Amino acid sequence: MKSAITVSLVPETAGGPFVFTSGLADAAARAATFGFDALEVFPRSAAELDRAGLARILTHHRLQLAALGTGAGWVVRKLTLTHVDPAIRRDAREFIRALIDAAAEFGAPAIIGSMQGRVEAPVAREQALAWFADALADLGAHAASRGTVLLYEPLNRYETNLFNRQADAAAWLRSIGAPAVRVLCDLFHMNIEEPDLAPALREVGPLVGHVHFADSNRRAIGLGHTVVPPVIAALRSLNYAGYLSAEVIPLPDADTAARETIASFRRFTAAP
Ligand code: LER
Ligand code: MN
Repeated sequence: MKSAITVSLVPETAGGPFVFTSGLADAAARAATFGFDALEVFPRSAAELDRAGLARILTHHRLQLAALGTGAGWVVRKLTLTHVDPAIRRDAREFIRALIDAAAEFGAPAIIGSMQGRVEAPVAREQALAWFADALADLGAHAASRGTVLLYEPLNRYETNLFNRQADAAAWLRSIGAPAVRVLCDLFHMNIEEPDLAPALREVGPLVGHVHFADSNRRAIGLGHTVVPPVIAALRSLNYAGYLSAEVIPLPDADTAARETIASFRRFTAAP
């Protein structure tokens, strides 16, 4: 398993679960100093992401890109894939498609988190899920055509009412025919929704594509009460070799959250 840490390039996410908010160059320098393998980047849009600059910075610090978040499409522009307005659904899809292209240049996936939206009247649940399935099949095929996968992240009940449990999301994904879509398992959302983290991960099985490595209180792993060894054991049993990415609140400060995360990562993933 590999370590990653988040950086947001979107000032509107202040107070959110992003460790670094001080720009790409500063985040990469700190991530490399602490010993992370990769950055997970939350850009404003594909057009506003300086890809040449990102490539230069990552190469300089010998870091990988773990993933690109697409949530700015929601935070900044209020786009979702399940909105009643077809023009908004279309713009949401194109916003994500462009970020898939950007991520693929780095061999990384894009993440669909808050851009999934939620079921809201007058849209029926079946209709919202049909739109979402169509978008995931289309965007997943697009990701595959670029040599990467697409990550779908089930969120807790306060952020969506589509799917909150990992097994429900995975079963639905298996049923819709979107072979290039993987599940992003965020341990913070799971702490709210799952009876037990390790069995939930096992139910997702080979569809686990990325992990948000956050403690029960969304602080760095080690600063909450999540029991981590069974989580790592479950991921090992799946031969999971992807990222444990710290999407956590920068408390008490960003450097402490980073230091705590990498210490926990090393402790918990050390050979058993
Ligand atoms: C995104 O990764 C996520 O977990 C959501 O809660 C949006 O912050
Ligand atoms: Mn997350």
